[in-house]
Amino acid sequence: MRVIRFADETSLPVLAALTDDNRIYALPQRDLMELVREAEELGVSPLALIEKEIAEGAAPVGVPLESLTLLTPLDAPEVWAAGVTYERSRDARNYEATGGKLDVATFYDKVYDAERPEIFFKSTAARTVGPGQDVCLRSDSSWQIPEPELGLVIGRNGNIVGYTAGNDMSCRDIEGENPLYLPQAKMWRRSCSIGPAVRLAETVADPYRFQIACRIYRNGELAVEGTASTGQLKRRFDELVSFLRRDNDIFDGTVLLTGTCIVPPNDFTLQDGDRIEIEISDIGVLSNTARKLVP
Ligand code: DO4
Ligand code: MG
Repeated sequence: MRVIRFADETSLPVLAALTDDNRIYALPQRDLMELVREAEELGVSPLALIEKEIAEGAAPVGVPLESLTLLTPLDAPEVWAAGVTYERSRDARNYEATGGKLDVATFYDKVYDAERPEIFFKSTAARTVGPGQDVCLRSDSSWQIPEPELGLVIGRNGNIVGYTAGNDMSCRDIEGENPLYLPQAKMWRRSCSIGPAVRLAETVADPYRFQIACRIYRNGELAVEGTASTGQLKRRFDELVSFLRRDNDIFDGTVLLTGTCIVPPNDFTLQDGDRIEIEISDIGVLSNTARKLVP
């Protein structure tokens, strides 16, 4: 079972359940975290509450998923991100930090093996876009890529409520110049996207078996393609959440992106008009077009 949000004919958000056989039902709650809180109060799981609402007559949405204007599946108040959680990311960070000298040991090697993971602040609700919306390219970077990542949707008590897809847009030149520039390499207007759905955690047998694919289309032609699996992750999801929450209060519906394992070739940079597709098995396809920001 997945949860989505779409805009109705008056542009108001509607929360909806998307069943495994692709039926869509409008739900009475305004957002996913309200549904999770209500389920908690009733002492049932979110899935059980949704199934009860469907059985009791939740309105079927009579149009296919493709014809809905999807929104972010939730208004995540904060998006955090873990970094260097896959070997592929460590190697790519080393490449940009050393200018390709792969025999030089760096702090990226250190953090990959350290007990404490890298976790950084990535985005706020106002900077985060949903499916079909534009992500932005910084005007002062000439080496930009999408980072396709599994996102954990976390409740205020640290429980993983569900999984979504996320794009941690990144500037390799800015981070490579100086790691202290990380916030500028990661955070600007519309530099993060999430969606298209949240897969309820209780419906996932093994979260280390998600298949992730990224495709970048230029002028309608496939320019870059890569695949990975969460089975390649160096860390455990609970471990990342526990470091995020260490001496830190998190808001209900916080999203934690879990790092990238797909990096385009080193000579690739995103251009205005490129369409980025991030597909995660059992979640869906998050598609956004990159647009250059004009300063
Ligand atoms: O150290 C920089 C961040 C790396 C990152 O975002 C990732 O591994 O996904
Ligand atoms: Mg990342």
